[in-house]
Amino acid sequence: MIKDDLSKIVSKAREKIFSSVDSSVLNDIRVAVLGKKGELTSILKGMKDVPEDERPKVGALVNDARKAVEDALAEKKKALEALELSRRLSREKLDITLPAKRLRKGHPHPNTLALSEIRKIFTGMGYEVVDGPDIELDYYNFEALNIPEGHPAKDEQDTFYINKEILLRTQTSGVQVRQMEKRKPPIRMIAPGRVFRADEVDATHSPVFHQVEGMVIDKGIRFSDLKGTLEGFAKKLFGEETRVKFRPHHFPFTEPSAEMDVSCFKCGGKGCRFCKGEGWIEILGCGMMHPKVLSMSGVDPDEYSGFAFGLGLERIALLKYEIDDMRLLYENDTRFLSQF
Ligand code: 2NL
Repeated sequence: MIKDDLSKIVSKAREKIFSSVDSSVLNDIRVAVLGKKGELTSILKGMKDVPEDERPKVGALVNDARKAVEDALAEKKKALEALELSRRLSREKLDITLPAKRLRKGHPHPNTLALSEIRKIFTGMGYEVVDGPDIELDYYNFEALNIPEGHPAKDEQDTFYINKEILLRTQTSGVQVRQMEKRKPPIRMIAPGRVFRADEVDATHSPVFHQVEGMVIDKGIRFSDLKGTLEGFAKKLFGEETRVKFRPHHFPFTEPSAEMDVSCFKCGGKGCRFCKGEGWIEILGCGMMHPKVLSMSGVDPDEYSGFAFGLGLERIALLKYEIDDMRLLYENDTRFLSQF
């Protein structure tokens, strides 16, 4: 009987389907039962032996059987997929509640901050920023600046000499000297750079530090130009309420020479711990270009005059950001640096 054959095929197929453990077996079963040469197909082929009036009924039975097998395949496929998914989920564990790794941002060094303020102030007045070599000839570091042999500034105790003529620059003045040699005034420039002195390390000294020197040369430059320029600079750097004071001083390369103090930006000049009760803080040295310095570098002192100044960058950074020990600027401790 076809009907018994069909139900045997269906129940055998269902048994195989539901006992299978992976989806490739399901496909083999599909081919074996429903495929071109499958068990159900061969029954359909036997329809020619069924009496004509019974064919619709038998056809319907075959269709039911096909549907029963297809349903079983679909059901098992779904179950296997669910199983596979849950296996994968437990295999590929990923804890998305873990906090993300914090990105640590870099911070500008206090020297960099101070220098960029200083640069901005001077470039805003039309000054150029020029640099030069750290390793310098004795001539550019000392001789061209009217610092003669035997001058205390040239003391081998204070200067790192590489040999008799070559040294690590103790100031950036060589940069200005080369500009005077190279071009005709007017010159307005600053020369920031690393300088070297044989100093012991302490809270206010380092053998390697940075200087910013400035120089203006033109016709008719007077001491009042120096005062106005440096007063304007101090007000921009430390605040408009800042007052300045010039004290006579001596440098071999400028005449007259002075040191400039600013009123303490902590107490306004009354005197406090920060200015050590003085009310004033020294920030730079300056003066009118010495005629000998001009003429040695090919600038005629009868035609041109000028002023120059020099300041220690670290000193400005320590003051401005209220840092009490210069060593902090060189240790690169990120707990310190990340505050800026
Ligand atoms: C300081 C302050 C100063 C200069 C640097 C300078 C450069 C040339 C000519 C003349 Cl090429 N002067 N620079 C001027 C005055 C002061 O530095 O305390 N120096 C030891």
